Amino acid sequence: MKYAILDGKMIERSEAKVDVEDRGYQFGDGVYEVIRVYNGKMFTVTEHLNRFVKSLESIGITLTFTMEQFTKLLEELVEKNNLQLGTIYMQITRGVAPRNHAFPTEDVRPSLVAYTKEAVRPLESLKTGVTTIVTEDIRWLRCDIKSLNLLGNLLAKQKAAEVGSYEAIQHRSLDVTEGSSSNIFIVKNGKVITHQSDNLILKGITKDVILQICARNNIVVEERTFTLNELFDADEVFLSSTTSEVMPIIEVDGKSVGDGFPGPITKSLQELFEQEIEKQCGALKDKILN
Ligand code: DCS
Repeated sequence: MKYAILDGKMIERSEAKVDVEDRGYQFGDGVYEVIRVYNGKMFTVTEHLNRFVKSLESIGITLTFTMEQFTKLLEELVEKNNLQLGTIYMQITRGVAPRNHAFPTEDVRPSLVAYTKEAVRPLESLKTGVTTIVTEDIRWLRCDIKSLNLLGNLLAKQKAAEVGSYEAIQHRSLDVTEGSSSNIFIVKNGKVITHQSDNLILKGITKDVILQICARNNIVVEERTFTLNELFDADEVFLSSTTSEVMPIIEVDGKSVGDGFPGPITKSLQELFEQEIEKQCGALKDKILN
């Protein structure tokens, strides 16, 4: 894509460079967001930007622009890059300063970067479902912050990638937390169960949309910790994220989930989720159930 936003200005993507002493580069001292774009329109943009502000506040970075200004800038970026279907990646770091663990005492300006990427919907996987593995959650205790420090997540995802799996489902002791880049849901006896939004998981925007859909459609939800045994014993399992939407999981650690095909509640949530996309961003050309 041709253009990027660097510190509030629209510049050519190839010109967007960061300093070697940017604290994001050296320490991962910053936070990020990924927003989905369908039909040239941002999906759940307010929710993502609210979470961005929350992440920033939780690590003590203050914004120098308003959310309205930022939203407008992102809209301009999507338009300038003529992005129809894809994602916007954005991050803010504490800024450039001589390397020192403690925050800089002088006035340092936070560095903002945003750019776009074309990305189709993973329709084949959404239809057939994907395989997963389980792995120990080795991350820190503030997984609610969308931090640039993703080493724990990366190591988990790499384990999945090495065995040809789509996602690694993480657990602390016997309790399932979340995927390396997604939230995890199980379905048992018609009930949807997912980890409560506390410090051990990222409060997914997609997760929130799914919970609202469940509430509107009388699908019973339990937001609570569930165990590995419950995961292996589930009727249906699915994951959610900005890029993966409502993704059926048909295998965990080589064992089939249910009968090994996407289950009925997962499929109806996929359909309701597509309706939500269409409500916000207009008609989708290709759909999961076509
Ligand atoms: N949990 C983790 C650890 C994540 O990284 C993500 C999304 C989610 C849950 C799901 O959150 P959303 O529903 O808000 O996307 N990770 C983003 C990422 O790193 N790339 O794409 C999505």
